[in-house]
Order: sequence, then C-alpha cells, then structure tokens
Amino acid sequence: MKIHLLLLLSCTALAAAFPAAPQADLESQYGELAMTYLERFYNLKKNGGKVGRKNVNNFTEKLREMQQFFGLNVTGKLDDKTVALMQKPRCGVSDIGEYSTVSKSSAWQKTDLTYKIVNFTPDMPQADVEYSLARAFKVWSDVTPLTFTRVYDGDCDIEIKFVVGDHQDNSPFDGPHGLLAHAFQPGPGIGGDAHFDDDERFTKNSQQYNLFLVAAHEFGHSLGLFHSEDPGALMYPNYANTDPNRFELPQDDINAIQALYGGTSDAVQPTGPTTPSRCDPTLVFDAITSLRGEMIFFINRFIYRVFSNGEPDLLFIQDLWESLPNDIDAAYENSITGEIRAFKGSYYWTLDGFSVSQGPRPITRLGFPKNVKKIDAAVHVEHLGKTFFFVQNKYWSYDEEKKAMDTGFPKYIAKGFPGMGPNINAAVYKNDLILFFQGTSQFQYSLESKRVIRVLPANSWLGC
Ligand SMILES: [Ca+2]
Ligand SMILES: [Ca+2]
Ligand SMILES: [Ca+2]
Ligand SMILES: [Zn+2]
Ligand SMILES: [Zn+2]
Repeated sequence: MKIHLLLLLSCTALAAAFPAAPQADLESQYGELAMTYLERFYNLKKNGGKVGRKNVNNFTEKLREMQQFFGLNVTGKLDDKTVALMQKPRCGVSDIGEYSTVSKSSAWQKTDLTYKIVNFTPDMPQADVEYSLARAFKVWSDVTPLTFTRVYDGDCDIEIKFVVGDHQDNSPFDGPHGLLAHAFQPGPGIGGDAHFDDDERFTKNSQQYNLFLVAAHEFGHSLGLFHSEDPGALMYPNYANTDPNRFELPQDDINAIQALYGGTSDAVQPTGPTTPSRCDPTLVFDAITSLRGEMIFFINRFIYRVFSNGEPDLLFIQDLWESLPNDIDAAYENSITGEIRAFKGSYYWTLDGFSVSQGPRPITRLGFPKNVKKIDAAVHVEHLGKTFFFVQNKYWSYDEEKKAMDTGFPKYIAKGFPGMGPNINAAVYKNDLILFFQGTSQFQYSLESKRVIRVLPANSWLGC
C-alpha cells in the first residue's frame, strides 16, 4: 500500500491527463483514503466500520466541504481531481478550524515571543535547521510587530520538535509523505508548538520538503492563522513546490496575520504577490505554449493548465517543472521534437514532458545576437517548420530543421504581421491561427490572409 501511494504521489501532476476512472472503481479504490482524509481535515466522525444512511450523508457533506475549499467541482462524489488532491503532501492541521474557533481570541496577547528547538532532524546540518527556522519566523516578523527570540531552556511559547508516528498528542504522523507537520494555535503548554514529521526528508534547497517553507506555514498556525483557500497563499494546506530562495509572503497571508497583530511600525506596509484569478479582466500573460494538446498559460509564478475540456487548473510552475524559474518570458512547443522551450532573460530551458531536460542555456546558441536580452513571445508554426520570436517591434524567424535563424531577420512586426503592434506579451499557434496576446487582448491572426480576423479578451481560454 505504501509503495502504491508513493507512486501515485509522484504522478499527481499527470493524474488529470489520465482517462477518468468509473465512479465505482474510484470509490472502492479510494473510499478509505477519502474517509481518513475527511476525518483528519474536515472533522468527519468515525462510524466504527458501519456505514449507516446518516453517515453516508455526512461523508457526502464533508466531501462537498472539501471540494468547496479546494475550488473543485462540488459534487459530493469522488472524482479524479478530488482523489489527486487528497494524495498531495500537506499540513496535518484541519481545514475547518475557522468554524470552530473565534479567530481573534486565538492570537497571542503579547508581541515578543520565544521559541525553543527541542531536537534536530538528522536530514540537515544543525546550522541549516537553525537558519531555516529563524528565516521562517522572519517571514512573519517582517510584516507585523512580532519578535521571536530563541531560548535554550526553561519555558517558551513555541516549542519545536522533530518526531515520528504517534508522539502523544492525539495527532500521530504517518511515515513518509502525507502529513508533513502540524502546529497548535496560540495558548499555554502545547499551544503554539510546532511538530515536524521526521519520516520526511527535510532540505534547505528546492527538493521536497524544504524545511523553511514547511516551518513558515506551521508558524502561521503557531500565531493563530487557519488554512487559506487561496492556492497561492503560504497558509494553503498543501505543500507548494515553490522556489524557497525567492519566497515572498503572499498578500493573502499578510492580510491574515495583520488582522491579528496589526502591521509593522513602518509608514508603508510591506506588500506581497497576489494569486491570479482566471476571470480577472486585467489578466496579462507572460507566455503561452501548447503541450501535447493542452495549453499552458504562464503568469508570474503560476501556470494555468487548460485541457481540451473542463476548467483550467491553477498550478505553480514548479509543480510541473521543478527547476524552471518564475516569470517566464516566452515559450513554444516544437511539433517535430515534442519539446518545449521556455525563455527567461537571455536564457532558455528545454522541457521534455514534465521534466526539464536542458538549461539554462544562453539564447545566443539559437543565433540571437548578444544585444537581445529578452524575448517577448515565441510561436512555432508547424506547417512552416518555423518558430517566430518577437522582440519589441521586431521578429526573428528560426528554422527548426536547420536549427538556425533565417537570414534577413529581424524584420519589423508591422511588416510581417500587418495589424500587429510592438511589445507582444505571448503567442501560441492554435486552430490554424496565431493567437497574439497583447495586454488584456487576444488577436487571432490568420497567416493565410495576413490579417487579424478576430479580437477577444486575453483570458477567453480560461473558461471566462
Ligand atoms: Ca507552547
Ligand atoms: Ca508524513
Ligand atoms: Ca512574454
Ligand atoms: Zn497548516
Ligand atoms: Zn504533534
């Protein structure tokens, strides 16, 4: 069972691409997993093995609650996306704390807090653990009046421990993956304490699971925060594959913690990144590419993954491509090799399916002169065997077969694509048209008639 689960975990990114399993299969295969999940995180009451009519309804109700929380289709029935979400590594704290506690009363009644590291994980050098935890506290002290002081013995507010399995607090850990850590709301004794599941391998880099990221989330609970439904928030229940070195506390979390403790003493309060909302009419994409029949829309540290049918998934870039950076400038899929090239600044990465197979490599290798520092957009046109790169008011043509830039380029966009202006944000080839994205508009361009045949809102592909 363990190995099976592990395999599934590593496949969650692909899960949604599998054909949908019949309902009965899903229920027999994942019914128990769902039951455990809802008991842990949605307060579903154990029924002693007997599935009475009332309990079935309760299960359905709790499943609906979970689907609501994660922005899934609220059906009260297991489906592929729901099951995939239930298999993601996450925090052990319940998702429905909000309904059982009055939020304000769970804040500390002081701003100078102490913490103690009771023991260390063998996964990392002690200094790295100390650094990761101190940095996790700093995430919160940077946006509030709170201070955190490490103590070595005696009483403290936030006790930090690495433990495994049952560790005598009625919330046993579960071996590798699944639950990563949990922490208690502010209060005396165990209140505020944070426990890390030492059956996980904790790291200080971007491999799973980065201790700083896990700890920053847990300390949010130690300070009185509940889980957030915002998939970009630090307080979202699931572990996020995001680059720990460029972490910035999202605005959703800043708002939540400042509601409890107020802001900093600075005149201007710190701000953080917000999560895109797909139907926001001001949405501007960084880059767009096809991916084996799907469409991938890059937007800061996120991607929207659009399947031929159904609603798009919002994921972190690193959920699909672990070593790809945020803020991609341009991307295209080469129909001959099936590979994707993603560009940022004067570098590019080659993506083969869901792995980064090469990069970063300098774009001069593709034939760009040194003075090209950034590509605005790229689009591959299969029947021509060409890829067009757009840079400000000019474009380049790259021959995929010869693996070389065509001579005579760059040319003016206005000449080669009449009707299109400079500074294109993103481009993709779809249904025999080049879709140019510029600001909040999408220009559907016909190569055949050499003109824009339709203008739509940029986010028309996101089910808006
Ligand atoms: Ca405590
Ligand atoms: Ca675990
Ligand atoms: Ca771009
Ligand atoms: Zn949590
Ligand atoms: Zn514990």
